[in-house]
Amino acid sequence: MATLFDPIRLGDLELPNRVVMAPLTRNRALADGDVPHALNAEYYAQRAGAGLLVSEGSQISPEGKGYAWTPGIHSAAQVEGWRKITDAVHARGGRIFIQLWHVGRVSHTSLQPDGQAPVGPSAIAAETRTFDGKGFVETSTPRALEMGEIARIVEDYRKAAENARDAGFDGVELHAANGYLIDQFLRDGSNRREDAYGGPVENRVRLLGEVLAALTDIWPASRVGIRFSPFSNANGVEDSAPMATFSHAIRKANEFGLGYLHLVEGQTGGPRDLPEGADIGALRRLFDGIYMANNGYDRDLALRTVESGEADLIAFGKAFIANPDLVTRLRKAAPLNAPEKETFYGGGAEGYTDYPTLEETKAA
Ligand code: 8OZ
Repeated sequence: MATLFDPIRLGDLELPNRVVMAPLTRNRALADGDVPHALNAEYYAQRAGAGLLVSEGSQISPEGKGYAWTPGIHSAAQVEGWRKITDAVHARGGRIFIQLWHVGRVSHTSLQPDGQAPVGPSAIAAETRTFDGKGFVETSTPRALEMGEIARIVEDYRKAAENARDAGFDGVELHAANGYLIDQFLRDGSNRREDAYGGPVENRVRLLGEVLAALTDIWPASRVGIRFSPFSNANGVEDSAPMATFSHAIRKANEFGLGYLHLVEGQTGGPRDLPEGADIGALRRLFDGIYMANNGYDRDLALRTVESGEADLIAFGKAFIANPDLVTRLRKAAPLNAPEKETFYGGGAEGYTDYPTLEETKAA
């Protein structure tokens, strides 16, 4: 029987424990060029005790951006910036994957190159808001991608995967959750295409398959993970048959032998409740690799879930924001610092690198 604190192998990578830092958008890249910098390196390095760190979503192209001050992984300056982070994490004995992100329609013209409309599978607005650097704004109605443009998007993912390698990451996680581009293609509510990328689920998973082929061209498949949120309506996505859609998507992932499947269980960042007919266990069992569970886990649920074999890894979000030494605290059943919502997105060190460790609290 494995416990939360036992090591596990992800391909040829040894993770010393099963506590993962979930991908967390913090909007603290440099305003000029969406470049990660020293403060971000300090933040990730403080959390290097995780079995694995998954970076915040990082746009693969200027078009893939949907919020102010999120980092990119498409320019030379961004690669150099990320190198500071991977070096700092490795120096503290950690491992870090980058989450590759294209927001699709969840963007605003003011965040897009030349003020263009964002792109999506179909010209249907997301009915959600984004942050443009000044406040929250309704997302702009997207333009439907032309068939001939899809190869360019796949190429952007490939280049981002190469950049991730050059930046010193240990692997990549494909962000296919929370109503962003890949998720928009998967679901029949946002994908109304009538070409080879829309209609039946076999077509709706096509982009996913092409992107995974590109990522596994660059990385050993065990160093590629994927995140879905099958029963979440984050950013206004809907699907008429999520069990069928995500069963297909997971079978598609199996074709590439990916390292891990990461599921947001329930509503992203919200309740763990599932709709009628939803079965996380059934989806998990379809997958051939390691299973990373996420959403609303506390210590007890995490311990039980790993000990029962229902999950191999547990990804913690808010708890990792507030507790740089989360693994130590979980091990000791020590109290946790409470996360401060006001400083989740944007700003500087406050609410970012200034949460104390247990030792710092004792010393104070
Ligand atoms: C919170 C705020 C902005 C973006 C996600 C990348 O939900 C995000 C995100 C979360 O996956």
